[in-house]
Amino acid sequence: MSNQPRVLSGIQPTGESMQLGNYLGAVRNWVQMQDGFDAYYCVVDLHAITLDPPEPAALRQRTRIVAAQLLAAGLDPDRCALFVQSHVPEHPQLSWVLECLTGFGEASRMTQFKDKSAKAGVDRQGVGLFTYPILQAADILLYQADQVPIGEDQRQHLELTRNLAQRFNARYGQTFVVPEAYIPKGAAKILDLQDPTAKMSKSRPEAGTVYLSDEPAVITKKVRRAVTDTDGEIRYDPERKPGLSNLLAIHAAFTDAGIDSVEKEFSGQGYGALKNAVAESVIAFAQPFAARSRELLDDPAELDRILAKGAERARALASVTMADAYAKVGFLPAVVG
Ligand code: AQP
Repeated sequence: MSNQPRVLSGIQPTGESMQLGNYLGAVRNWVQMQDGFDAYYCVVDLHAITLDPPEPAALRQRTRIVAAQLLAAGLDPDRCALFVQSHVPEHPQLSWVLECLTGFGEASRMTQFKDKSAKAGVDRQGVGLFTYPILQAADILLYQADQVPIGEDQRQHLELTRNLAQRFNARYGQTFVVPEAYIPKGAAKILDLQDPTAKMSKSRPEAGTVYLSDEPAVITKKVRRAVTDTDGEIRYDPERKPGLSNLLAIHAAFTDAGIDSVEKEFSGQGYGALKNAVAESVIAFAQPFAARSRELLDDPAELDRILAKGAERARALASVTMADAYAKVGFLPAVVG
């Protein structure tokens, strides 16, 4: 077993492709963290039915798409465990125990629950929206992850995970590692191109979201139509100029440059020049990425084999934690034979 610190992270198979924010804010760091960490990465399909469950065939296809895109982004199944959440039944099994340790008020205070349920009305949501941060806690605790790479939006959920680990340990004895948030250097929050007050998201309108599977002409059109401001000055100022600053951040990320140097490079030029350069840098990444993803998707048997191997590694770890947790709670062990 590795003695490197362990990380766990997940991505939902919602939508037909990853968007730019998923890659720059999360997946790019996952690729780097394969070195130096014992890394577990999970396509969290159980979470993907929380809101508006998709058609079964669509969910299966999206799960393969995300897996193919993670590999195309650089995850290497020999250096990390890449698996599908529903292939490891310990996730919902542990979640049940953690649900029983979570206060109703505590779960009601999760801001993502409040935001998402406010949109459609609490009575129209499934209970899964309410309990999904607890499933997320199970995702993490099963692997005894030391660190969890997260964005600001996930901080409250990680705090819940930490509280649940501490509560379980206090009641039943030391069982779970209490994980720390890991905010990788340079992790970007990418904003919606049409509404730079919101984060870019698969579930937002198409025009503000660049999918990594978008054709080059579509990427160019979306970037050229990005909402900026009217003062005409190329300056990184996320408070006053969120749209323009977002473009500078995207360009800096894809060209591996500092934001300062991109700002200097375009200083005195028009927004059109910056937008063209941004479109080019996104396309330079997205085109080969999309081609590699398609190749991987063309061989679903090989993809499924990689995911099966990842699930085997994941279960080896998850089943040990699970057996320990169930024994501590007092569930009678099933006798085999
Ligand atoms: N705009 C973003 N900027 C930076 N990071 C982002 N992430 C998502 N959007 C941005 C990070 O991507 C990882 C995987 O996300 P997810 O698919 O599991 O869930 P999400 O955060 O809800 O992503 P989306 O695209 O907004 O999906 P939908 O629309 O289905 O909810 C996470 O680490 C996330 O922080």
